Amino acid sequence: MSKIFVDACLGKETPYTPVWMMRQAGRYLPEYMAVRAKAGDFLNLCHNPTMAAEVTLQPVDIVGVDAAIMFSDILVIPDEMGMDLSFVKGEGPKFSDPIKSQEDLDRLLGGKEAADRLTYVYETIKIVREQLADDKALIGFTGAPWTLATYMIEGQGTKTYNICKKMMYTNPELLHNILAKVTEIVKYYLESQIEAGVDVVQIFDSWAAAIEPSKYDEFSWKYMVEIADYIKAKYPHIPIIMFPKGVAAFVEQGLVYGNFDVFGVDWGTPMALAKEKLGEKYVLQGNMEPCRLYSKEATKACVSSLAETMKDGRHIFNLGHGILPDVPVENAKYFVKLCQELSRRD
Ligand code: 1CP
Repeated sequence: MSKIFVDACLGKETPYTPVWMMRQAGRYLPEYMAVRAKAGDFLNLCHNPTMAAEVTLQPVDIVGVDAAIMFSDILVIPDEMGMDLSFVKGEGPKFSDPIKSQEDLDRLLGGKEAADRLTYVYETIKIVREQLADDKALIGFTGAPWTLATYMIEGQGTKTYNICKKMMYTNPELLHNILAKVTEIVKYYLESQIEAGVDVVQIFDSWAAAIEPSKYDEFSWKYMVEIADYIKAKYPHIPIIMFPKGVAAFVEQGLVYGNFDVFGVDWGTPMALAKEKLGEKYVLQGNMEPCRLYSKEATKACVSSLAETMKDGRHIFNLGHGILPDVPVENAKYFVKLCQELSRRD
């Protein structure tokens, strides 16, 4: 059965513009919190395919999105490379032994060996695919090599990125070696996700904007292009969504090379500008400011304006970054319904 979400990602005509929400499987849903409480530690939830599948499916049933995104986290890759990940309550992710040298990097697993350890992700996908309606898509994902490297070098989330940027300017060879090693794993990881049953893959470059524009291609974009080339050569029918958050200033330069189908536009970039610069090459995804979900009026104004801007363009509705945990579920449902209604063409 054809999936409207996949068709839209590939730029085909669809009866309406499909919608999903970044971080849609998460803490704003009481049903998620119930499973999360049962799992205890956040990583236990990622490691348990039955529970991970259950929370993957919740937003489809509860808020009516057109695609599910597999429940996991971008940081399971460095964890399986051997980096000892933990989630500290109230503080976020932590790696006990961040990479400081080539020797540190050489100690970590790479390639297929590392990707093959992520069996619980592939198992989750198989369970979801059995339970998900045929007309709904399942999105797999990965962190971009650059975004993953920021955690692997800093050991945690950061506001300044000073440790990884120090490496960028004083020891670029080591940073490139880290990025190349992660890129190799990501290729196999996405391939295994596709073999397990995902219909679409998304690459999250959440910390793209930490890199100055003249260095972005060298330290991030070109690695994602390499990943996309690898996947497209094997699976030309699988759409690839690229989400490089906060690169509004780079759009002028035209990030127009690479085998991606969809460009995720963050909420700081005017959709009309993105359409002008990137709309010819890519289907555009996005880009409501997630905090608009606190107000139905603010949501409606934005969805109407996006539907108008994109009425003759190729588009997927989404938020311009992740949904926040205190958003009322009712407002999330309202957003989804409104997107589907206001973009109807039949
Ligand atoms: O206890 C909890 O519930 C912890 C919160 C949480 C959740 C729900 C974390 C910790 N990860 C996730 C799941 C998750 N992470 C998903 C699946 C859910 C969905 O999208 O529906 C996805 C796609 C991610 C991806 C992810 N993890 C990104 C990229 C997307 C983005 O928001 O920019 C990033 C940067 C992470 C790292 C991460 N994991 C968790 C936290 C709190 C963070 C961010 C830390 C930081 O700000 O540096």
